[in-house]
Amino acid sequence: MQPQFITIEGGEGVGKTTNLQLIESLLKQNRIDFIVTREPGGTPFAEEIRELLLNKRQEAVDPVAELLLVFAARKQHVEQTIKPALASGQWVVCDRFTDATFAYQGGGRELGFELIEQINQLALAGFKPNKTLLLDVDPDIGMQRAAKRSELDRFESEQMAFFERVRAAYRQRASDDAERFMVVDAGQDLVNVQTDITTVFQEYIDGVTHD
Ligand code: T5A
Repeated sequence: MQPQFITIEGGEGVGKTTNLQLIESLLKQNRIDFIVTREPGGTPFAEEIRELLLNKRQEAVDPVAELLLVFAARKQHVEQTIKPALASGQWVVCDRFTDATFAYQGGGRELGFELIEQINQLALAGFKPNKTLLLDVDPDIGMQRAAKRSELDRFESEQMAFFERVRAAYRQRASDDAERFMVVDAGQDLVNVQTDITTVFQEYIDGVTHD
């Protein structure tokens, strides 16, 4: 069985952290050895870049400068953490990955998909997840949840139009690569969201482990 690289994606407050715990328990029940990691971050160097990206600041951050920092962190993360884990036979579950860049920098910052794809090829040469769980929710609901939880970071302080573009870009990615994406309506009650995730995720695990 080929170790799988799985990512979890979605806009602000969709419940990635909450539902990661469910995915961890499903993997354990299926006796799968795995690590959990996140982006931006996942190594000490990349976590420092995360701080740079998320901290609120007076100076306006140029969108391309932001994009390059995201990929600098990702390259380090892929080479130091993700590929070694997969090579040792472990599955990797990652909270956000390149689809977040298409959504936030491509959609939110309006840099477009083409530039992201060029840098993606340069940095990662086509390396991508085997499966991606997209938690989809109306940004109004997501931001209400995020605001209740903690102080807003640099991205969460954007205007609602930004989050609408992020959502549209995620949905576009999912329809362009329907084989890879599992899309769950995260606007439902948590119990229903988790029932849906359990169904699609267990089906996926069964498909991979019984090949
Ligand atoms: N970024 C990242 C880029 O711009 N480009 C990139 O390439 C990458 C990789 C950090 C930021 O970086 C940007 C995007 C981000 O803005 P992050 O830390 O993953 O990324 O960002 P967040 O979206 O802020 O992640 P969080 O962990 O903070 O939010 P979650 O995990 O989506 O939400 P969670 O689970 O904490 O839930 C939020 C609240 O809602 C409740 C929870 O209990 C919690 O209180 N909740 C629900 N309530 C009702 N019904 C449900 N179904 C609920 N599900 C959760």
